[in-house]
Amino acid sequence: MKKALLTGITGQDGAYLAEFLLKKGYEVHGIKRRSSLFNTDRIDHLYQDPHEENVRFKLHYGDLSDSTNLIRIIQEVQPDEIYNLGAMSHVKVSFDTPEYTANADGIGTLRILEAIRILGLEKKTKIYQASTSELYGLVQAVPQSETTPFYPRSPYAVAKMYAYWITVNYREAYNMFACNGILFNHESPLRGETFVTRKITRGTAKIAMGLQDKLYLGNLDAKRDWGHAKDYVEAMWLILQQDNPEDYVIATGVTTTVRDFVRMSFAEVGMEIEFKGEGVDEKAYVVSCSNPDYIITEGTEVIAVDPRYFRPTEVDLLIGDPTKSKTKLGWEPKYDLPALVKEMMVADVEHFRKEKMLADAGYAVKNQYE
Ligand code: NDP
Ligand code: GDR
Repeated sequence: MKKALLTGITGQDGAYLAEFLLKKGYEVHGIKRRSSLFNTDRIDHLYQDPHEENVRFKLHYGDLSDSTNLIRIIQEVQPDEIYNLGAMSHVKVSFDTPEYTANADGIGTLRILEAIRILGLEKKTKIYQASTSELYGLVQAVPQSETTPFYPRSPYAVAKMYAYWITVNYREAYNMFACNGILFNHESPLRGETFVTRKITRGTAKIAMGLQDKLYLGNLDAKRDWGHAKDYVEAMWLILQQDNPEDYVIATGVTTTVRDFVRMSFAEVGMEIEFKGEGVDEKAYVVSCSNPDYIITEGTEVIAVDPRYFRPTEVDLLIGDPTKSKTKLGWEPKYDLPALVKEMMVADVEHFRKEKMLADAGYAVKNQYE
């Protein structure tokens, strides 16, 4: 039985990948940070009672900032594959916590690679590094492929650039099977609530349900190549099943503005909206609502811009070229953007329908932070 060790198992990708690997018959180990709450919502359905026999899902406390802990866990598990998904993954927040981001996202990757070397596991353990389309940053060329030059535009992207190159360096210097997946944005109903897609699907559902008046967003012009996390974790696995360690772009090849993502989300609850104005004064209003479940007046303002969400340096346009992953890995995404938006909206409408029932019955609804 193959053993996989995942950092970031409590995150969006960690949850989907753990499920995927368990289905493939792996023993799955995950590193979880200690937190004051359980923080295992995304993986609770995978939990197996450690007192039972033949448990294939195990969690270990740890942190990417702690080398001794990483060495100990890797020594104990002796993994065939490590997926380094752990990171401070929010681009905007990385401007607030740049040093921490460099430590976890940059040096954290070095710590994993060094642990493999210290333990003499170079021949046994394959490593997947969660690299990102944020490396392309300021547009040099489109669509972005494995050969497009990098120009990172945030402390997050700069830290991830270190992680990218240290992975390549250890592959070349020590013959390790270490690969970068350069993944473009991927979303799902499990996406963190402060990333723009999930913020929009949650906000749309709440507005439709009468639980929120309007949604404040930042740069509506930004363009992203959005795929589904379920498709992308399969690509991570495929990258480690090849004969040779290489780096791959994983993307859909289609780009969409934040503004159009908003339109698509509102359309899922039967609402047509119209954007008016420019820059910080841009707003969106309801034109019509065909769903009798939702009582919303035509002309209601539902979207406004708040400069608080602007980034000091922005990444304007991402569109990936997945030719290599399609031809070499045989990877093919099953979701397109409309299917992704639909799945996210169905999940958030369902969630907030329950919250509304609680609110209507007089129970307090939790504060929603952005
Ligand atoms: P999430 O933010 O959902 O999950 C991040 C995970 O990393 C969480 O489990 C988090 O733990 C953990 N983590 C954070 N800091 C540390 C630390 N110091 N030590 C150990 N673990 C830590 O991210 P995603 O699942 O969306 O992304 C997975 C990886 O892929 C990340 O590295 C991200 O940067 C990268 N990536 C993501 C893309 C995307 O579109 N989703 C695209 C390209 C790359 P906790 O739950 O305790 O916070
Ligand atoms: P990104 O994702 O920065 O691409 O990083 P995010 O969803 O945060 O932003 C995408 C674009 O939307 C614009 N935007 C807003 N973003 C947020 N979060 N909140 C808003 O209110 C808002 N309004 C507009 C942003 O300016 C940006 O242009 C994600 C993360 O998962 C990274 O870890 C990963 O490496 C990259 O995707 C690929």
